[in-house]
Amino acid sequence: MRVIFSEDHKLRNARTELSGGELVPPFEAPFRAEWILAAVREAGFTDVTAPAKHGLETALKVHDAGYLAFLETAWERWEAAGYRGEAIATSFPVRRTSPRIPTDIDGQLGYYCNAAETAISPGTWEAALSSMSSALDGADLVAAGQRAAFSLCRPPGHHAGIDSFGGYCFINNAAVAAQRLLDKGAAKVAVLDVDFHHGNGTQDIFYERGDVFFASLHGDPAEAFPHFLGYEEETGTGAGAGTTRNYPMGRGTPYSVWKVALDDALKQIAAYGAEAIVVSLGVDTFEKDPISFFKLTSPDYIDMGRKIAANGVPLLVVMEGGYGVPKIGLNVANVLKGISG
Ligand code: SP5
Ligand code: ZN
Repeated sequence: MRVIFSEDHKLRNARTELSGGELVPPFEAPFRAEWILAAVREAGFTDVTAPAKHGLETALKVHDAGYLAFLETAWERWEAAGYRGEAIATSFPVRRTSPRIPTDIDGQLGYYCNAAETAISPGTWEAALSSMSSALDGADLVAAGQRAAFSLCRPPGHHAGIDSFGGYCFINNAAVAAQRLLDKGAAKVAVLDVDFHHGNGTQDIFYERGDVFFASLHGDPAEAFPHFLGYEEETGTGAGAGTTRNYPMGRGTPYSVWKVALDDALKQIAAYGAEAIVVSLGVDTFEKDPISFFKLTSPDYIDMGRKIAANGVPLLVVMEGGYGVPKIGLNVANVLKGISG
C-alpha cells in the first residue's frame, strides 16, 4: 500500500491551543506525523512518496471561495494588525446575528471559525495545502485502480466545514478526496469517519448531496467535542436525504460495542452502492488518548482494518486525529495491516 506524506506538514507548528482556559502546547503537533510515519515504515509500509503540489480546483467544490481566500491570508492580516499572540477567534456569529461578513480580521476570524481552541499560526495555510495534496494524490491512486492507499495527512481535516475551520482542521482533506474520486468517474463515494470526534465538517459539506454517503462513529456530542452536531437523527436533507448516518456512543465504549456500529455503517455503505470508501482515520478512540473517552486497544485496530476491507471496494485512508502517545503510530499501522490482510 502506498503512503503519501509531505514533510511540509511541519509548517503547521502552532505554539498555542486554548484548552481548559489556558494556552497550552497543541495536542495536534508535528511529532504525531513523525510517530505515525515511523510506525508504518516499521510495519513494512515503506513505499512512501511526497505528493505533487495541487491547486484549489477540487477544494473549491467542497469549500466556500471566500473561506479559502480568508485562510490563505489570515496569518499575514493578523500579524499586520500588530497582535503578539496567535490568531484565536474571540467573537462568533451565533443565533439571531447579522448574516453580513465583517471586513476586519477579528470579525472574519470569528465568522469563519467553529472552535476557538484552534489558533491560526504562520505556515498553517501552506501545511494545510500540503495535507490536501496528500489526500488528492491518494485519491488519484485509488481512481487509477489501487485497492488501497494511505494519505498521511497533517493537519487533519474532518472538522473543517464548507466555510469554517476548527478542531485542528482547515481544509477538509477527506471531502476533497471524495470529490476527486467523483470527478475521476465514480458515481457514488462514501466517507467512513472512525475518528473519536464527529466529522461535523464533512457532514456539513455533504449533508445536502446524494453523491457522497457520510457515516460517522464518535463520542456522543451531548458530552464530547464538537458538541453541536453528530446526533442519530441527522440523516441528510434534500438530495442528501438518507445519505448521512451517525453512531454516537458514550463514555468507556469498548471495541466489542464500537464494532457493532462499524458493521452497521459498512452495511449501509454497501447498500448505498459506494464505488470507493474514503476512511477518515482517527485513532483517538485509543484507550490512552488524552482528550477522548473510548477504550479501544492496539490489537482492535487490526480487526477494524479487516472489517473495513471486507466491503471489497477500493479504500483511501486519510489521517485525522489521535494524540498524546507514541502508540498512535502502531494503531495506524495496525489498521493498514488489517486492510492489507
Ligand atoms: C481532528 C481531531 O481529532 N480534532 C479534535 C479537536 C478537539 N479539540 C477540543 C478538545 C477538547 C477536549 N477536552 C477534553 C478534556 C479531557 N480531560
Ligand atoms: Zn478526533
